[in-house]
Amino acid sequence: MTVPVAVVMGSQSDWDTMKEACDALSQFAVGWKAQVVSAHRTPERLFEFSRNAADEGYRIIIAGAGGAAHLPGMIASMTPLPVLGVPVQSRALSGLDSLLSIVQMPKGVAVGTLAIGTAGAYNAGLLAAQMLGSHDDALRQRIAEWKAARADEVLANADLGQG
Ligand code: RP5
Repeated sequence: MTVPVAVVMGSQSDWDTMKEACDALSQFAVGWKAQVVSAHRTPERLFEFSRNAADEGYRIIIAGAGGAAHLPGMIASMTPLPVLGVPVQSRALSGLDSLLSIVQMPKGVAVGTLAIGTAGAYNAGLLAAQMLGSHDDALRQRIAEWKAARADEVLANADLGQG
């Protein structure tokens, strides 16, 4: 079955983080497929995935990796699809290494970089849904209603007391 969003990551150990992106997509009934594609350990799989992603029907790629996080940028070099990069929080440097590896792309090869860790992964899914919603009225409406509900929650608890 063709789904619009590919969620790829450098290791099985990234799944705890990257499943947040999938949760966000599912929340808005946007289809996804998740798989491990390692830039360093499975380079041939990386090339095959990146070169075929558009023909397979994907519209957006979310790529998460940690440490020397070359996956999003390498994918972006080989596909015309938009790539959203998620810096996974690394053990050694808490994800700063991942962030800098992903965000500092050379001019002409674009990766939309999100925040480090689970917030970034969730927001990557949310942003992908919003991008698809820009030309899908029903999806855009679901997102608008969700945002309004989030605002209502904050407003319902906005008064914290008075001395
Ligand atoms: C990267 O190295 C992966 O994206 C992962 O975040 C990190 C560590 O991988 P494992 O050693 O846990 O497989 O390629």
